[in-house]
Amino acid sequence: MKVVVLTIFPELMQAFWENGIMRRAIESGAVAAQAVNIRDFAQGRHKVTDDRPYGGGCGMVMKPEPLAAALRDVKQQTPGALTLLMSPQGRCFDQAMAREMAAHEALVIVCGRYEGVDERFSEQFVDGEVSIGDFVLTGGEVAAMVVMDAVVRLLPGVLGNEDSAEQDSFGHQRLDHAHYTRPPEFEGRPVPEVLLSGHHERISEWRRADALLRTFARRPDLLHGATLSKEEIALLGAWHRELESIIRSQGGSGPDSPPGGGQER
Ligand code: 9D3
Repeated sequence: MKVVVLTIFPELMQAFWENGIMRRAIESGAVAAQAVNIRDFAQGRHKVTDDRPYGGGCGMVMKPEPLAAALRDVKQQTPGALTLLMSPQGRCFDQAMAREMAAHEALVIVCGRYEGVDERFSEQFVDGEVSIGDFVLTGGEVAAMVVMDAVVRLLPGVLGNEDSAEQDSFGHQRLDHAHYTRPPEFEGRPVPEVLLSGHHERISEWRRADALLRTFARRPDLLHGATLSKEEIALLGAWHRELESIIRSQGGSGPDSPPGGGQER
């Protein structure tokens, strides 16, 4: 896959591309990454890429001409690329979008700065606007790295594909189980005994139960939409009965109960 990033801060991409999985993906030829400096396509001695907003207000807006010139140049060398604009107004990025993007031969990712880009540029040149969530960044570059990170790890060969089960883990909508490594006791805290037992079936069962419990505790929203396995239904049922028994054992005499227990009528 070819990925071209349009930015006024091309240096920001280098550390990301020169390290870790990204570096390996590029070295292996699975990914070709290129940063294009929008400023190189700006006019005049000062190479201005931004201007004051029509209608007034604070902040600056990215001028459409340098963006359009840069993108036309890139599209000529990368025909058929999917062109995305990183923008707080975009569709919120998720694993399904990462999978969709990973199916394209080439991506062009435009990074805005300042208050945003001239609307006519996005209307005319961009296939889709993408946000990475409801928080405020100073520009699209870090968001573009998030998207690239999620997309590149899905490409064939990049993770060696021993991780391909993990690739469904968000289609499968469970959080991961807890992980432990040596030492067997750390600052008085032991590793759950079953993980040291060497009993692979019991270990798998423990992990499936732990994943379900953590998902229920931290992200119950994921379970509302999910198809539960028979094993998960049994586990939730057992926890449900146990919680009911704990509540019943209070007999309406907890600290929040009304005087007399509130059971009288
Ligand atoms: C007046 C409101 N503006 C500043 C608070 C809006 C605004 C403009 C430009 C807010 C952020 C930005 C820069 N952000 C991005 O370019 C961006 C972004 C983000 O801020 N959050 C989540 N995803 C993304 S993708 C691009």
